[in-house]
Amino acid sequence: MGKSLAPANNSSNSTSTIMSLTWLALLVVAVALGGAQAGIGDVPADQAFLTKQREVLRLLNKVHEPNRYKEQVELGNAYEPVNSLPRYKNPAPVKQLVRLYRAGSLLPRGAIFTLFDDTHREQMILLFESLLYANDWETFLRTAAWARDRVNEGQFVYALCVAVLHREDTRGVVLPPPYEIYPHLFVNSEVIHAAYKAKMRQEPAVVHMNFTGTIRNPEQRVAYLGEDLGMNSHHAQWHMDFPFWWKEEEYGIPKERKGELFYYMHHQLIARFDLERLSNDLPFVEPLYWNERIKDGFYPQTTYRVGGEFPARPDNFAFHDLQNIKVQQMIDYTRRVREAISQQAVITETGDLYNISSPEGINVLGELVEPSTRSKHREYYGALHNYGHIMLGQITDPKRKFNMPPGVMEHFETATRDPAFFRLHKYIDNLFYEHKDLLPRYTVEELDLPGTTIEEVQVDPLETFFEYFDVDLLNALDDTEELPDVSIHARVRRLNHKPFVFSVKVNSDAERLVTVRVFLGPKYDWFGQEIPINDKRHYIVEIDKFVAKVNAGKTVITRKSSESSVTIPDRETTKVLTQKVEDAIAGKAQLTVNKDVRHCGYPDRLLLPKGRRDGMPFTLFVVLTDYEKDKVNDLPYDYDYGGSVSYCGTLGHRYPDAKPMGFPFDRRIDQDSFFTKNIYQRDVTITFKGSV
Ligand code: CUO
Repeated sequence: MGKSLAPANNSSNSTSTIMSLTWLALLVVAVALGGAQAGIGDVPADQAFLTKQREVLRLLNKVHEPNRYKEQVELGNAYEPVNSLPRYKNPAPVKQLVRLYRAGSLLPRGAIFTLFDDTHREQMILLFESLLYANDWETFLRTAAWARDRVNEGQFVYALCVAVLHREDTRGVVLPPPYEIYPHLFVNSEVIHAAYKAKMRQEPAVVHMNFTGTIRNPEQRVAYLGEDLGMNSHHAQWHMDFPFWWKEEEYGIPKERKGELFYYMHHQLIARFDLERLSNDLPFVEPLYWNERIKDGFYPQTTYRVGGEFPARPDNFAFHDLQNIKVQQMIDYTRRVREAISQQAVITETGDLYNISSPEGINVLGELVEPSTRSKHREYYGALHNYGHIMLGQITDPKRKFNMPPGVMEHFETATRDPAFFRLHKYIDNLFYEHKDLLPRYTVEELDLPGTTIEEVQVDPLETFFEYFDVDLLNALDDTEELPDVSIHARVRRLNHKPFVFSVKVNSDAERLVTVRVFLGPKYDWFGQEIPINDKRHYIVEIDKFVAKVNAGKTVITRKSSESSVTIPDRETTKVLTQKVEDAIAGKAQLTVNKDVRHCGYPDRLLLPKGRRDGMPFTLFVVLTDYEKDKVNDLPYDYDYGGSVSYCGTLGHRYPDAKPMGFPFDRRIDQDSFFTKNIYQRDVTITFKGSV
């Protein structure tokens, strides 16, 4: 899954393909776990690693049913966590977990788990901490095998995945795509019903899935993005990499600039959605507000495995007080946050003022608004964003009179299906921009890279299209061990683009390493008027960032769309992953593992917005900055951190770019002095080539 952050002008790819074809006939094939070709950081997987990979895949198999792997069941049955407390770095969580289990107080298996429910989440954290604090792999596996059949499957999957992502001894283990672990959260009810029918008849089937709503609902035009499996997976994985409940000091695993990344990743999600709206003749998203009605309703047409349909919301629905969260509270929290922004200081729990006027202030604000456990004052500033998810999720049953299940907004896997998600996040984003707009504009000295000029940027024709993709529904259906598995897939329509290459012609007075930042923005608004740069910057999407070496004189930097540091390729299916691991264990093939493997990343397919059939103009920006000033560590400049660093940061390293995220479009722009010679803009056209 690794993609190089750097050297772009590398022409060795085609050579290595020919080489490997030759070797194919002679050698055991070496394949990379995770789907992509082997890259930087890939090492051969040894048997110990392969065993871990296999056990994790087994633990995540058909999680709604009792574990089918006898060895794991026996391991779990024979294990008594409380008799093994010295095997945990901190035994308190596992002790408490077992106590709740024995008292019958844990969320039962089969019940719906949501991270936004305090009790659900606290129990999940107990399991996560039990897994994180296990001193060695053996203890980890026993704890997981024990929990597999005793803890709610939603809590189990989430805790196990976050633990695997963060334990040192499981680094590099690839998790199955979330839409295969629990497909219910990704496909609609119609598909599930049709799949059951096929399963009962024991007939293989491919079920077509339609997007939510009808053509009479304009929002339906962009449902293909909000409901995209890869985009929803990216969002869910991001929240596993950067959980709001993360206790940095306690876990000893820092999450540097997490508040800023919360702002930036979500800003990118909205800006990208806005470009998609524009491509479909829809205006930019409007922020919602607590005392205003939500114009557009939403009917999710999605069903829980047990527990019924996701609740729907009619048009023009108002926010209601919930039992524990009142509309007025949300208004008060907003006012306090805006006060902090306007005075550029937040009030801390001790009553002190904490300055946020430095470039790091955005991080403090992000922590405050999400909020994370590092909020400077949780009581005073509340939980604006998280409560927003809950307010929307429970809007149709605010008093819990009908015991409706949680709404789509109460799961990160389903949230973007509801157009109100983007409205909530636009409202949050506007707060961040209120703050950013108070910071001084970047000076020419900060923008310029003296001696370095971009002379030209060339790019292949940018073309998009729709294609079909089949999702494996094996895990969606209740069955028994006696009933053989039949192949049942959901066929979804999804956006893709033709791979493209761009090249940047640079003239430099000396050899130097430069960070190349590539952005795409709209040219015209919904009314067809050209957008001034100071407005445009809100809708600009980062599409790549990498480091390249330029020589004294002229250099042409070329880069493929597939190398983008924003995206990841299609995730490997569980089936293929399992086969690869079994083949490697049997010695039939060799596997490589990337210790930096990432699951978070915007789908490569969605790098470009759809554009229009007759070609839609956009603006492409390329910005060069001095890598010596941007770098944060001494790793090689072409180290790839497993790819997808721009929106997803890294696991286990500092965010590998010292500049504020979104630089230089994150602050107000002085149009007359902004375009220094290292900042280049040009028009590009995106043409939609058709549908399936
Ligand atoms: Cu990602 Cu609101 O934080 O969905």
